Amino acid sequence: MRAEGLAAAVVGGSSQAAARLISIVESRPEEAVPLLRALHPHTGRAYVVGVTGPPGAGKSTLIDALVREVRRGGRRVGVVAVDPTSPFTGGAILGDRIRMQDHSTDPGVFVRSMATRGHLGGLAPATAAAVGVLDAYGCDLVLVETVGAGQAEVEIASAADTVVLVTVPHLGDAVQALKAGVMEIGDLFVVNKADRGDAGRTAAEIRATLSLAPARDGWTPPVLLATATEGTGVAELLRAIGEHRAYQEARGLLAERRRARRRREILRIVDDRLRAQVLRRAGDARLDELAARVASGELDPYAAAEELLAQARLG
Ligand SMILES: Nc1nc2c(ncn2[C@@H]2O[C@H](COP(=O)(O)OP(=O)(O)OP(=O)(O)O)[C@@H](O)[C@H]2O)c(=O)[nH]1
Ligand SMILES: [Mg+2]
Repeated sequence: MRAEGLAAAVVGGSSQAAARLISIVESRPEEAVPLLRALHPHTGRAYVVGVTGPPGAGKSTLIDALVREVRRGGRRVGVVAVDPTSPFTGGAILGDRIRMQDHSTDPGVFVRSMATRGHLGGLAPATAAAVGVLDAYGCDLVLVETVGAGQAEVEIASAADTVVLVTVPHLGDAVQALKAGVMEIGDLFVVNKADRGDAGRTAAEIRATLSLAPARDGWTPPVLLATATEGTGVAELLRAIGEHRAYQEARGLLAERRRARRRREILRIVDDRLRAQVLRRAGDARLDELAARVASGELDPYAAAEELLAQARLG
């Protein structure tokens, strides 16, 4: 199928076309560029929610319950699960981590996982592109699951319109992480596995810690309790997401947030292209030679970069 044909099929609501386009994004990012450009006029309608938190906190279970709740209202929902498969640990099998089999026969639900391994253009841009595809495909809501560990994961989560941070009771880490600033990207907090008890105390600790930091844009992140396995607290979470959306929309904050995201995206494309141009013009061998000279102490890295830029006539 030609580029326009595939993009048109996505906009027309073909889930096969959407799946194919995301595969192209993953395996041949350059080839995906004209397709993503054709989709762009059809994006901007989906509301994007990032769901992040420590491994095993119940993110997938919670997303699964959210999907069921959203479907009750008839809205179309997409899920992009970023699998933290590491080339060092091997990671878990995708199916084990996602647990969304229930919805496989529902045409109003589109679930896709993105594995860390083997991403040519980087995981964050690939995830953003997949979200764009689901937006153009007609999803009203797109949920993005990441394990809140590395830089790429935080970047993915913060690229959402609302970020939900999921934690569990007794996790002293939750408050530690808050203090360390790792969790400052959260717009909403969920203490999941409330059936295990002590969730109230963990929630109070999170609230106390949050109260020490200045509220961003006047928004105080709510801290909710949930038992994802029983579906408890899920309707409240969906309502809180809606409230955060309304809060941002009423103050022009959503548009501002999306512009900031586009700024980062444009700069990333510029970075990629400039780097590719420098390497093409100066040559990889030249970079090797400069690296050797820096390593031996003959040259400092700034001088080396200047030589490379001058050779590519960009400096
Ligand atoms: N008791 C209890 N168990 C839960 C709850 N929510 C999830 N679980 C269980 O916790 C385990 C991990 O749940 P997942 O939904 O896979 O957690 P996750 O955060 O997506 O995990 P990763 O993607 O591997 O980081 C599973 O065995 C779930 O059944 C809950 O509310 N209560
Ligand atoms: Mg998961």
